Amino acid sequence: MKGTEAFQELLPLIKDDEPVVHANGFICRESFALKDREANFYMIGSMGLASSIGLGVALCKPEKKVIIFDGDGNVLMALGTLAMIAGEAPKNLIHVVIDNEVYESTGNQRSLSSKVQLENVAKSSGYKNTIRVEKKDEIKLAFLKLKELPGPNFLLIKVKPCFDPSTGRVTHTPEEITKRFMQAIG
Ligand SMILES: Cc1ncc(C[n+]2csc(CCOP(=O)(O)OP(=O)(O)O)c2C)c(N)n1
Ligand SMILES: [Mg+2]
Repeated sequence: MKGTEAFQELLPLIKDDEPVVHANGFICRESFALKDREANFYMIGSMGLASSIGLGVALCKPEKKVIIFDGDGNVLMALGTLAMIAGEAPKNLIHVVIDNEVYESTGNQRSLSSKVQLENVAKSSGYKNTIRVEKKDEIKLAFLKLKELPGPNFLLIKVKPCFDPSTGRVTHTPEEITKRFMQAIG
């Protein structure tokens, strides 16, 4: 499955007012190109920190399901945040990782996620439920299940590295992203 296809499956399952914090690079660009949303927070740089920001939002907004769209390279850069999330244990947090086993945004350098199963790291850190999917048609059921069950929950989606380099960049400024995100999530 392509990364784009994973997003096509996931995006219709997210309600308008549910905050989604995106890792930098293609994760942001792909989601923005398919469906820009007021409640999307896009990291412009700051690799590794979408999970920290997602945790903060989840703790501040316990009544909302908070979703993180992360990349394998981003997760590996901030591995300690998995422990932080597990330790704080927000029930409303769903951490989705688009795992293409490379740093695709910067030229497909290999990451360690081909050897290290990130969903197992999440599980042993203390995430409540973790699911790994490799087929497109498994995504919907897995994501909806993780939305129902008390978290923090982790969904790892294995994809092929084939984002389209012509996909545009996020056109909002960081200030605009922050302002409308805060308004959208109240
Ligand atoms: C601190 C820091 N180091 C490096 C970069 C450059 N960089 C931007 S995106 C990216 C790759 C992210 O990899 P991954 O999370 O696996 O996402 P993918 O690109 O594969 O979708 C890198 C290395 C950065 N923005 N910040
Ligand atoms: Mg990657």
